[in-house]
Amino acid sequence: MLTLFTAMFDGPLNESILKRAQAAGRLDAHIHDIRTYASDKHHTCDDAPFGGGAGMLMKIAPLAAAIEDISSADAAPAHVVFLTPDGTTLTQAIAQELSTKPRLILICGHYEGIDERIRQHYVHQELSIGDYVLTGGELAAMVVIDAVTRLLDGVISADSLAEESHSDSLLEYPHYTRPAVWNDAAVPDVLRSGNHAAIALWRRQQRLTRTYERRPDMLATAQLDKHDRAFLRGLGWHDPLWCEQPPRRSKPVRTPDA
Ligand code: 6GU
Repeated sequence: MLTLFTAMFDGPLNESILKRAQAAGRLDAHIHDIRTYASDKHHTCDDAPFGGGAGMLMKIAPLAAAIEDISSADAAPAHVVFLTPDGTTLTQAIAQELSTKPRLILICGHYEGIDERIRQHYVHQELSIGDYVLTGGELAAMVVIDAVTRLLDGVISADSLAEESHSDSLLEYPHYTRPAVWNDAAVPDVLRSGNHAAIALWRRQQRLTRTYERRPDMLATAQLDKHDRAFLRGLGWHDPLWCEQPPRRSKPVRTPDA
């Protein structure tokens, strides 16, 4: 990570799964302070935009020096990502792709942005984490690190990754744990039935129902079999593959001209 606010990363990297992933040698995270690459005595990292306008931009020189320095510090070629609200929106598929890269450099922007030439010369991919504006790229970089790290081999069990929301374009089914009855709210009977086939069917239908109600857009890319489709049509879903057979009309009878 390249940032002007190194301390922002301390919390997220030193708790829970990200902490464990580092201890296990799966994640090797280095936080670099862009300010240390500024050459003047005030360590200036911002400047006014050419053409005028509100706000300041991050200067080229410190950022370029930082990128070049950390790129050359390692043999593995780095995939350079710039976090910016005008980037591509992060998805599970992008997280998956990033998890295959041997090395990532995440550049956290601040102020009104960075000089366009940095983007042209060094950046391979520009990512946003959603349609809202943050004060800087740090929180977005942490979101990327978190989403990518949990996909690395050995960080999380394969079982946990298999049926989770967004892994296969369906949201998760609801989960319950003890007690069986809490404040008059009971766990669905089927989950306590011991009938594994019935449980699997109930969970599948819960996933379909939730996705249809909350994220119908995701159904376009989900792997749905004919049972899934029939169930969804029962909920009112318009199945793009389902053609109502037009009522058969009898062939028009040609009457020979008189
Ligand atoms: Cl990557 N940066 C900023 N500043 N705001 C954002 C963002 C990134 N993604 C969504 N909002």
